[in-house]
Order: sequence, then C-alpha cells, then structure tokens
Amino acid sequence: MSELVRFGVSIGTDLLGRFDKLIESKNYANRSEAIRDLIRQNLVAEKWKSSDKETVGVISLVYDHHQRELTEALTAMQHDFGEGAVSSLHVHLDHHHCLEVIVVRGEASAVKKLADRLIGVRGVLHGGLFPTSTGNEL
Ligand code: NI
Repeated sequence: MSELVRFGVSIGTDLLGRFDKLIESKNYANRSEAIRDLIRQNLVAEKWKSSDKETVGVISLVYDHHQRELTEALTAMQHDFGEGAVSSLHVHLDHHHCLEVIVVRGEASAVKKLADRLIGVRGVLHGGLFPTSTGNEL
C-alpha cells in the first residue's frame, strides 16, 4: 500500500449530509473509506471504457437446460475464449433451470463481446455482466 495523504475537500452541507446518510446506509466505517471506494469505482469504470486494458468480468446466465443444444453452445463459446474463461460455477436451480457464473479475464471489449454472445443464445432467460478488476492499480 502506498503512503497515505490527507487532503481537504470543500463541499456544501446539503450534499455532505446526503453523502453521510448514504454511507451510513451502506455501513461504511468512515467517509475516507467511502471516498476511496468511489475513486476505485471510477477507475474501474474508466478501464472498462478503454478496450485494450486487461479486465476481469463475471458473467451470469440463467437458462433452461432442456433447450436443444444450448449447453453445448455455451460451452463451445467459452472454449473459444481460451484461457480467458478462467472458471465457471454451475448451479441446478430446479428441474428446468440452471445458473452459470463464469469468471472471464481479458480486454474489456472482448469480455463484453463474449457476454453478449452468451446472453444472446436462445434459451438464456437472464444474463448479466458484472465488470470488475484485476485489482492492479487500485
Ligand atoms: Ni444444471
């Protein structure tokens, strides 16, 4: 961890009051930790905007595994992504439905493209991409 620096921030009382209520509801121990998280959130968001930076994403898919050739299609797409498809977790939700959670590492644009392809497969009922980070430069 790098050296800590203290700095002053000028902010209106109304805005600060709303911020304090927000961080209290999110159980932050103090303003400093809340502000650090806001900064990190913005840094991660910026990284996802530049297509050539290495990122980590979590893709979730809920699907009906009785849909013909669906599981094969999802598996083939992950194989095509190679080592970038780091790991996956499969949950049998009920007789029909499965939840798959896939951790993906690679350039943001490639991860987004893979997520779109997976979510677009017929029989996928709900899907999402949670953009996160390698943890570097945070
Ligand atoms: Ni299943």
